[in-house]
Formats: sequence, structure tokens, C-alpha cells
Amino acid sequence: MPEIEKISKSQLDKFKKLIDEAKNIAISAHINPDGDALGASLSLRKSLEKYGKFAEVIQISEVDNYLKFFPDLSQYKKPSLDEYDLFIIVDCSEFDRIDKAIEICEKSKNTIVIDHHKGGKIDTDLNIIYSDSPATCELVYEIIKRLKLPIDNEIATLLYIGLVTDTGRFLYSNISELTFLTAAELINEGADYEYVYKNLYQNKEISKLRFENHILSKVEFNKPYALVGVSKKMCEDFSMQMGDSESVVNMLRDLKGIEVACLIKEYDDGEYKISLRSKEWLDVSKIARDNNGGGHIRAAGFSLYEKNMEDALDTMRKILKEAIDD
Ligand SMILES: [Mn+2]
Repeated sequence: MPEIEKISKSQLDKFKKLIDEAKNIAISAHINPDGDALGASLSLRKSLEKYGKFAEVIQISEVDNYLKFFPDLSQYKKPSLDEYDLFIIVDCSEFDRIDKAIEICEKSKNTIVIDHHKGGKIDTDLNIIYSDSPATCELVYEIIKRLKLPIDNEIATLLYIGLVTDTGRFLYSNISELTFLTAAELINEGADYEYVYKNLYQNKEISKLRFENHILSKVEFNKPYALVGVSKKMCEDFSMQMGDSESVVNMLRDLKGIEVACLIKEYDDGEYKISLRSKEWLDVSKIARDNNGGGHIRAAGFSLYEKNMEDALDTMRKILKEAIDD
């Protein structure tokens, strides 16, 4: 098997230098972490700890229920220091997306970013940003492997979760030979993929299925887009968290004749969070960036501020129509 590498030698050397100079290291992912954000931060923390560093992952959000099975999740916790020698941001390239951890980041001596999002405007001591990577965990594994940092079966499992969730089980664009090679090597390192699959994909509550079913009954199909809004009241009626509606957007994208799926989630103070997924030709990261959001070509998001759900739906109809006609 040929060696496939993505990260440059100079970036790796700089990474090594920065961790070797640091006694204590903080890691933060973005707010409302997904599988890749948690997997990348917790795996890197444990590897750095085994390498001999004092390393912490800073908790900035509650963890969604579907991710509570994560190994080593107790390490996602309040920081014990106000400042660190090194601050590593993973799975995000915007300072405001690390929320309250920004203060600690600003006080810390050096900063590194490891990310695969497109269009982030960030400049740190070391930017390891590859927007053609399907998951931050793929990049973190490459760093661990090439720098010969410690790995164990728990670290491998954490990295595997990020790889599986951000690629939609090895389905989305940006996967490459390197992604499958990474998966194979992680399994070789002891990643417990059966545990991961059971918890991620064979563990849905029947009540959640009923909630999804209700949302699906409200979808507006207007090929090539599908659009639906989820109100706070719908969540209350079904005793669900807003995050439980997220799965619907992927179901809609997967339908024949649908290029782009849009889910609108109602939050407090007139905020409507928009989730976009596309399949083949529409760059939803551009739509998101035009509206002060971010993401990837096939999965992106942003916030709208509207009076009510009807207005939010109307705005999205216009935005989608414009993007499709472009
Ligand atoms: Mn990611």
C-alpha cells in the first residue's frame, strides 16, 4: 500500500515543536459538538496525555443524547486553568464558534487549528486546514500516525466515530483512498466499530421515529428542493430536543429528484437555524457563507432572524430558488 499523505512536512514539524514546548494544552471544538468535533478533541487529548502532557478538552456545550455513548466523555469538562501554553482548536476555523473558550484561547501562548471546514477566516500560529478532508478525525489520525504519538483502542474508537459520522458512513463527497485506509488502520488499532454502529445506528427511540414522522408529514416538496420547519412547539408536543430533528434533513436529501434539503429549526429570540444538505451540484457552503454561516459544499448551515416560522420559510424559499437558478 503506498503512503498517502495530506498534511505537509513543515506543518507536522511545527505541530511537534509546539506540543513539545508546551507543558499544558487545552483543546476546544465548536459549540454543539457533533461526532467529529468530540472524536477529534477527545482522541487528541488522550494521545497528548499519554505523550506526557497535561491536556484538557474544554466543555462549552451540553452533549446531545445521541453522543452520550462516547468513550472518555468525562474528559469533556470545565477547564482547570485560565490559560494554557498551547490551545488547539479542532473541527472549526472561527474563533466565535468556540464560544466562551475564546477568552482562554486569547490568554494562551500559542494556538493551532486543525479543521476541514471551508471559508473560515482564522490565522493562528499553525493552521492545519484541509477543506478537502471529509473529517477532522482523518487529519488528527494522520498527525498521530506520522508523529508516532500514542494511540490505543479508545483513541482509535474516538477517531473512528468522527470518520463514520462526518462521512455519513463513508458515503459523502471528499472521501478518498486515505479515508478507507484510515478506517482500516483504526480498526487495526482496536477501534470498536460494532459498539460504534450499535450506538449510532441501531439505537433509535421509537418516540424519535414518531417525531420524525410528524416532521416528514409537514415537508414542502418543490423539486429540486425539499423544505421543512420545526417549531419549538413541535419539540414540546413530542418531548424532543431540537437536535432530534436534524436526522430529517439527510432523509430528504436522499430522495430521488431532490438536490437540496433544508431544515429550519426555531430557537429563542427570533433565531431560526438553517441546515442545508445537497447531493450533486449545489454548493450549499456558498449559500451559508452569503448568510454569515459556514460548512461544507454538501452540508452547511447559518442563522436567520425572523418574526415567525412563516417568514423564515418564505426567506428560505427565495434563497433556495435563487441558488438553484444561479
Ligand atoms: Mn467535522
